[in-house]
Amino acid sequence: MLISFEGIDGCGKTTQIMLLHERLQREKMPVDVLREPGGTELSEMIRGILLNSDIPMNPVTELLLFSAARSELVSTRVKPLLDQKVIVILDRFYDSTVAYQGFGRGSLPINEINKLNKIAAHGLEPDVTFFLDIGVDEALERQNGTGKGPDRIERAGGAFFERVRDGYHYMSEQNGRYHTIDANRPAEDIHHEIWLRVSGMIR
Ligand code: Z5A
Repeated sequence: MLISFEGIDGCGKTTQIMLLHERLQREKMPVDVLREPGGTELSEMIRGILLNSDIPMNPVTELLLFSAARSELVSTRVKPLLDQKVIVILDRFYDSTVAYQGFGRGSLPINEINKLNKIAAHGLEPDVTFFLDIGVDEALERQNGTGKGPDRIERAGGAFFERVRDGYHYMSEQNGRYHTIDANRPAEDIHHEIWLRVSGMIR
């Protein structure tokens, strides 16, 4: 089973992934967590380039680098794990490319990005996508609380993140695999909703 988590920065994905991972481990289920961009030596190197605020980048170059990191992760980690019947939890997948590089940056038309995503994901699709929906201002407030400085993408500003969020709303209406969650609630309540869905799918 392939589970992806999506949303704007600071929506609480990492927190929810940690809670779900722990819960699945307690249930003795085989489970692994991987992040995008990242998860392999090469993809982590590409991540370093993509998030480096000192490196200016053409939007199409950015799109292709996210796709290159994805192709490596899917082919060398995700597919082999799924073949071994391991539940894979992905912290972002190709919907992030549609939202950030498509709706956010406007790098290429969405139908072109969809074609590229299919290639980079080697045809793989998530079984369920949890979209943690939160307002841009609330997300920014949470991020400020972490004390981390903004990376290259986080520097894009509020209007960019509004377009990214619109992109997620659009995808949630188009895709049956989407499970949209009001993320402006206590973490435990959100986890409960996610667990209900995942445990139902496992059964
Ligand atoms: N990107 C892209 O542009 N295109 C692509 O194709 C892909 C990615 C795959 C990766 O950054 C960047 O790459 C990302 C998109 C872009 N954009 N940026 N910028 P990342 O992996 O470093 O970070 P992130 O994915 O954007 O998420 P994050 O900053 O790590 O935040 P998060 O995982 O969504 O949230 P969190 O760490 O769980 O929580 C943030 C804070 O809120 C923290 O202090 C928590 O304790 C707190 N929190 C969490 N849940 C709650 C609740 N429920 N209530 C109150 N407070 C909470």
